[in-house]
Amino acid sequence: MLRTIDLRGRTLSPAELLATVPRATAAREEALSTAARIVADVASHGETALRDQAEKFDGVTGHAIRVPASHLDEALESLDPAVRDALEQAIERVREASAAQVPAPVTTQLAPGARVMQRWQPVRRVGLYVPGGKAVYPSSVVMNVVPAQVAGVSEIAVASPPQRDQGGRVHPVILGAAKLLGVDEVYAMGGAGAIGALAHGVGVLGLDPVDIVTGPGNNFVAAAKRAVAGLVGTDAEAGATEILIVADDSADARLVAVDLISQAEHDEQASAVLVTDSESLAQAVAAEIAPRAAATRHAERVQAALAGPQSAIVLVDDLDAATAFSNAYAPEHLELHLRDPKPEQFVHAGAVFVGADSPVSLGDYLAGSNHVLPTGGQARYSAGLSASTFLRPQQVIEYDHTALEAVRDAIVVLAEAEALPAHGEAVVARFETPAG
Ligand code: HSO
Ligand code: ZN
Repeated sequence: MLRTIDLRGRTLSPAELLATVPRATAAREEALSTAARIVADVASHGETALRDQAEKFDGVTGHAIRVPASHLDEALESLDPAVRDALEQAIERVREASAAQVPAPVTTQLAPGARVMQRWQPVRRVGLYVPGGKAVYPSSVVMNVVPAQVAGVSEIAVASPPQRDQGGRVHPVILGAAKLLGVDEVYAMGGAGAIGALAHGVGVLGLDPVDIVTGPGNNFVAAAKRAVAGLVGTDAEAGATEILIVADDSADARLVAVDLISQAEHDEQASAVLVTDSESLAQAVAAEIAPRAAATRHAERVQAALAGPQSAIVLVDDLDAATAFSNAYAPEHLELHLRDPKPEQFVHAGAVFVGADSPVSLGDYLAGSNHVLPTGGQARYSAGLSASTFLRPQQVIEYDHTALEAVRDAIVVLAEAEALPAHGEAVVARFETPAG
């Protein structure tokens, strides 16, 4: 089921390595034009467009798009106590880690009386998307909302698809999680339309445009974020889940297999890749994975993901080659099952899980880390959600007269070099006594 690619004895460039296990991107291209159309429709027709889309994509009509306070209260009251307890544990851990990660303001004293400060300003209003298609993810409410709250965002709006089997309401556990976090502004809207509504606002619903839209979602959600980028800020695209495991002969094949399956469970398009220099481990994992994939609840989805070209066991000569492969691939999740793991060498990964007792499932729910992470190789240049996503570094400049004087001539020289003499004159004026 999981094909084996033997790269031993070959030296490939990062681009060639990437091409050996291509991600499932076909649907993405198609989604771009569709999502842009859906977003434009919401921008010009607001609620009517959202209702048309809910009927077409969610099979729902006549629902309350702005979730009434009573629905949120009911959802929290009917939350299974064990689920509530688990959510509370997750909230506490993510809150603690996110708060500790808030960057501190920095003041640089460049000379006496010459100061440049950098302080972190929260974004005022954000729109957080919580998927609700193939699966509903209350844990994603936690992962979106907590870092925004920790950053000091003052207004948080959450959007999640209306569920047909809930009479057009957002899934009750998602509502319960939102209420648990103190979020009152929730909208039953899904997919690209939801992203468009958050970005453009929908006056009749009382939905004001947000400054940043974040959250995971399917191809259409990711494509819609591209369509609104520029109008609002967006986070990295968190599309079909990816797990890449780098393992040596010390790894436990059973644990490698169950972890690959755990993320394949998300989507037929999910990628599950094992990179190893151990032929015996490769064989053992291949033997473990087939019966387990067949026996799991979402066997069809898991088997489809594992059989796709985006999943493979990759055999390499040594751990340097495994590291090079992982860095070229830039996976959303990287697990290291190694005798002597060196996480600092794996520079391109959304999140790195070190050791046999740090599975991705831990990070999905309770590690305290965030599970909204860049997919599709975006980990090369972007990061997962954190308080920083909702903070902007702002510089504050404060020089006194003497400090300005010390750099006056250099400013004048540079202003002249750029043929912008008024720039220099603005500084010089401070050292002249006004005539008369
Ligand atoms: N692994 C997913 C997040 C998730 N898993 C939510 C379970 N629930 C993407 O990082
Ligand atoms: Zn997951």
